Amino acid sequence: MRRLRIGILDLVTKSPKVSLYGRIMNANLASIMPQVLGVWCEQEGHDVTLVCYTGLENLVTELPRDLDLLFIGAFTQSAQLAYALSHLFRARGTVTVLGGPHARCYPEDARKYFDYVLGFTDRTVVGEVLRDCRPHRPYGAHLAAGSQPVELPNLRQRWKFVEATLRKAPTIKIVPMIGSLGCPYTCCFCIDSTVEYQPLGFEELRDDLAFLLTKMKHPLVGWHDPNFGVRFDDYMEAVEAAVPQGRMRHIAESSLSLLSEPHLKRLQRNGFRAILPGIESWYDLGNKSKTRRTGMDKVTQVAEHVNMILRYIPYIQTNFVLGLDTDEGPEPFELTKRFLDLAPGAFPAFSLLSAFGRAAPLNLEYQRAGRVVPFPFTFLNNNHAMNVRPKHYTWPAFYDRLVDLTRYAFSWGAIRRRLGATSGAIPKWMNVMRAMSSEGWGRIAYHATIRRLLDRDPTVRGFMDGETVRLPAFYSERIVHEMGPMYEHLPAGAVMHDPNAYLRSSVQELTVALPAPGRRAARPAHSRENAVTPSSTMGPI
Ligand code: B12
Ligand code: SF4
Repeated sequence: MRRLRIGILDLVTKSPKVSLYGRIMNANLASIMPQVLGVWCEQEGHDVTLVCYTGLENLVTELPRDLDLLFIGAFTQSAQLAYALSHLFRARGTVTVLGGPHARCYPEDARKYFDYVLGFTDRTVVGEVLRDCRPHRPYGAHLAAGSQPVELPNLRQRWKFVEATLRKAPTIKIVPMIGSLGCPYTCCFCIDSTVEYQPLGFEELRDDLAFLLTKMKHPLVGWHDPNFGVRFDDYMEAVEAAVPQGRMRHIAESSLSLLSEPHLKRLQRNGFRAILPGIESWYDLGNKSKTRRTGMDKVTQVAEHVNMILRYIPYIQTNFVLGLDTDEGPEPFELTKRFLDLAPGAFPAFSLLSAFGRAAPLNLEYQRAGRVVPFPFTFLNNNHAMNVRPKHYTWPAFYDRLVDLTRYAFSWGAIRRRLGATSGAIPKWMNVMRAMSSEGWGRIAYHATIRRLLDRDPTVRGFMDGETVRLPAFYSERIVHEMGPMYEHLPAGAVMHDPNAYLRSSVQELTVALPAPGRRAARPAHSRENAVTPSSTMGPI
């Protein structure tokens, strides 16, 4: 095989317009897989340039002009930026590959703009791309391993890429680590609800932690495990064997059901400083919170639990999904406000219900019911748009409650209460900073704008109600603004996508008529029999 000049681009943001918070934090959102790819490609004998795009780099000049192959890792919110870059580099003779959440969720669309689109990616799949390395146009080849990789390169092997990325983080530097893939829970909206839980090896983990201590004095580790601590004792034993007390700090996403008091004591001893559990809903997904209760009973129980967590872990972000089908009327929103009163130290992160293409089997049901709104990808980040029409709310009613809840959560009163209930300078600073930035006040302003447009701009209401697929000017102008100079490289047709592509490609013979624009489907479907498993061959899906 000839020696290839390979570029790897990790898009952690979608725009060159970077907030103050973004300047501090973006490099800390880097993904692990682009670094993994860097190791694998070098081991195959190729030259690699890896760039983590934090919004500040010049994408046209940072990568060598004469690349043979360009891998781009993108979330759906960065899809349009990825498409524009692919277009630009293909014109220069480069073969392009897309991987990451967007490629997993929207392969049908991504194949129009990339030569390869990768689902689950292991070394064999990467080897196939490196050997084949040729243009596949007009539709790219879709490759995916049958399951998640069983092993990944260790931190020592990834280190040069980690180090280069962390150099871009001016103050807080978070080292990305992972110890497991998949999840044993089955939250119906989640990409990992159908991916088996699989630890990556605790001995390797111990070695990684020991290695990290040779590189940084007091490292801060960000665990990318979808659900950290499922094999709790094994994890803690690995940490305790490798790390002397007080030498390392950790951040992890974990479910409340794993955060019992004895576990919290051990997490505290081992330096866990921030934890991000999903509460999701007051009516659904009780298994994650270890409760069968619903409504106010659940609020009280979860608030007590969160307050107990705060006695051991200084920072907690509680994640909620708004707009689930189980929600109806003012109650779910009012309950969240009561929760914030009862657990004032928690930083709330609200996600709008989003159907990310193939991410979850449940999305087929939304598509069959004609409930998916074709918002351009750039808005699909759980905040800038909710692309599932709510079951029990009109859009104005939903946005009224959303704006009200967001204002409540990031009011001066709530910020003060959060400060009072948080200990430690960094957690206090994070809470204030996040509330005042795009995540808090910025979001209040954004949601309030959408609410106003729902009254004043019939094109917005018509689009969200599914009466037209014509993108309102508010959204098209925002894409131009967000993409900046890269907008001119966006290929024709790449602003919009087919929101029902998953359904279309997973049904061999359509027995249910797909909804025409502006119309709902004839009947809702309940089965999952048409769910597609990842392909393991190259070629059209
Ligand atoms: C850890 C995590 C984070 C971390 C780290 C992010 C990061 N850069 O990796 C943090 C907290 C920063 C984060 C932030 C966000 N996240 Co997040 N996150 C996750 C989580 C829990 C695990 C992802 C993970 O690392 N898995 C381990 C890796 C090894 O497996 P994998 O992701 O399945 O990747 C496989 C393939 O896709 C492929 N692959 C992955 N990357 C690449 C790159 C290339 C080049 C190639 C070739 C292949 C490849 O190889 C892997 C092995 O098979 C997932 C949910 C989940 N349960 O998966 C959500 C998830 C990925 N996040 C999601 C979202 C929406 C966000 C945010 C937009 C939330 C927000 N509003 O802020 C931001 C966006 C940040 C960004 N960089 O743009 C969505 C993405 C949906 C989508 N289609 O875009 C997910 C799926 C959760 C969900 N809502 O269902 N997230
Ligand atoms: S616990 Fe978290 S990672 Fe696991 S299925 Fe539920 S939402 Fe997904």
